[in-house]
Order: sequence, then C-alpha cells, then structure tokens
Amino acid sequence: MDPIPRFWLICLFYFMRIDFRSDTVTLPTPGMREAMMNASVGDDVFGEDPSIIELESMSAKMFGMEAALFCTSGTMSNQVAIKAHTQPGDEVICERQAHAYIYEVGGIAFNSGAQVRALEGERGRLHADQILCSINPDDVHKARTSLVCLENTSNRGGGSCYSFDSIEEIRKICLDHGLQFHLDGARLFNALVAKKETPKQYGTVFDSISFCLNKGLGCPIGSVLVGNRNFILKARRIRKVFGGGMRQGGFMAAAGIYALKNQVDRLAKDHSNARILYEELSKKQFVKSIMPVETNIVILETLKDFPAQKLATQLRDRDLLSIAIAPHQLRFVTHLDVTDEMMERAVDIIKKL
Ligand code: TLP
Repeated sequence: MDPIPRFWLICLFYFMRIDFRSDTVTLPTPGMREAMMNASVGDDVFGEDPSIIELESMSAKMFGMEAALFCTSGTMSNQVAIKAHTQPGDEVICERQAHAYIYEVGGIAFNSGAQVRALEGERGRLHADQILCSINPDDVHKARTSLVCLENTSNRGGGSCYSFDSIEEIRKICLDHGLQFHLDGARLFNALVAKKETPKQYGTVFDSISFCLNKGLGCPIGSVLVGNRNFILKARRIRKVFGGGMRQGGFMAAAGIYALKNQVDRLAKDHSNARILYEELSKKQFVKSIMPVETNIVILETLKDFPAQKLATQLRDRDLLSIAIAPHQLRFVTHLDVTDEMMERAVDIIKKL
C-alpha cells in the first residue's frame, strides 16, 4: 500500500479506537507541547539543565523532602531506589504482585543482587502484622531484611489505595527494625486525589518515593524519585551507572512541571470514568467478579469458560482496547485521552456485547 493512504488509515485507527490498555498511552496536551517547546535546557549531567533543576526542586518541595532526581521511567526510579537502599544478599519485602517484583524484568536480583520476600496482600496492600512476621532474625543463615516497598495505588490490586493510617503503622515497624521504606507511587497522585491526601503527608513517612509523570499525569516519559540529600546523591550515581544520565532532558522535565501544575486535579475525571465502566461491566454475564473501583483501574475476572483474551479480542474488534493481565483477568485503565464521547461509545459497546 502507498505510504500516504497507509498513514491516513493509521490515523483513522487511532482516532476511532478507545484505548483502555493503560494510562501510559496518553499524548501530550497542547499546553504541555508548548511548555516543552519553550523549555530552557542545558547539560543535566553537568547539573546545568534549568528545567530539570526546577522539576527536581519543585518535587522535593511538594513532598517536603530534601532532594529529588528525574529518571526516565518508573522502572528506573524504583530500581535506582532499591539499589541505593540495599546491599547484595539483602531481602526486600513487598507484595507478591508488586510492579517492582513481577514487572521489572527481575531487576531486584539483576541490579541489586537482592532477594524478595513476596507477601500475599489484600488487593495489593500489605498489613503491618504481615511485615512484622516477615523480618528475618539476626541469624547467620538468613538474608538481612533491609527494605520494605509498598505500591500505592496498587496496579494489580485494581488501583486500590492504602489508608494513611496503615502506612503509618508499617512505617513504625520499619523504624523499630532499622528498615528502609520505599514507595512505588507510580500512580500516587491518583491516590492523593481519591483520598484527598497531600504529597507532604507521604514525605513524612517514606525514606524514598518514586512517582510517575508518564501515567495519569500525561507526560511522554519520566518519573521522579524524592528522598533526603544523601540518598539522592547516591541515587544520582546509580542512575548514571544504569545509563540514565540525561543531557538536555529539560524538554521532558518541562512536560513534568506542566503536568504537576495543570493535570493533577483532573485525575478525578478518570476515576469517575472508571466507575462508569465498572457499573456497565458488572452487569455482564461473562463477569465472575470485579474489583471495587477506587481510582482509574478496573480489573474484572471472567467466568471459567470465558478466557480474558477472548473478551479482549471481542472488544478490540469493536475498537475498544483492554489488556488480559491473567488467563481470567481483564484490565481497563482510564486516562486523559478518554473523551466523554469515547465513554458513551464504550458504554454502548459493553451494553451490546
Ligand atoms: N505499569 C505499566 C506496565 O508496566 C504494567 C502499566 O501499564 O500499568 N510501578 C507501577 C505500579 C506501574 O504500574 C508501572 C508501569 C511502573 C512502576 C513502571 O513505570 P514505567 O513504565 O515508567 O517504567
């Protein structure tokens, strides 16, 4: 086919389809593009990119923490943090479906030489008692437990949020046992909007927090790691050895600054859209169960004789994209590129299925 009709066909396909695969699929808004085009930039490895410096100081201030580091992705900021907090042979406590454990290519073992104590949580959330029982004693046979990682919101938990009280209980255990405390807050701003909490609250309990710019906040790339000054100095060296030292990365940091100023409150709209999907999907016969919706993720379980992939294919044939995350689990994620018209069409497609 000629390249020109092919180009228009691809555009038509993008225009028609309703993409609930992930909130990572969003495109920069016009305001964000303008901010990126006008960004002041410099060589960040020399510490000379004004936009990266601004994003990092803005993030640190927002969380009431001393310093911040702009990373290329949530995977990088989690892995940098884990490496900075651990020594080879240590044990990291996290939930058994945590992104840092199951979706980061074995990075905890590969990058940090640490092993994982994976605990069964409740929709991705751990309880303080479970953590207390899983700390290894000071025994020559045992790995040294050095780090607890939480994920808020929990991706595989269907966007579930921790209560701040339960995080504080876990924090106390970490303090009592000399454990570091890291938060994978890829979608932390969704939790903050849903629970009406503030970044500063989180800054008081965690040793490090990674939050993503490239998900609900709508940036093309990027994630920010916040922590104290010494931790971030160490993290900066680790980011460099991981190949993540950026030069004129300020174009991307400018997108992050724009998102933090303009695209946080609107996450509430993604949450109400997710509830609309929940309402429609929970009426369908092929749905065995559906996780309660707290933020922008809807995960349903299909009946035994109805594979999730089959449902995903049927929906895709009607221009609605979702992801089968397990043989019987289908995930939908709402985001900034989902318009009201798309929501109406999505409801119609689900009704007629
Ligand atoms: N999650 C992606 C996929 O990798 C599964 C998605 O579509 O949800 N922490 C959490 C909780 C995440 O959900 C993700 C991405 C990351 C970290 C990693 O972020 P990136 O993609 O920037 O490396």
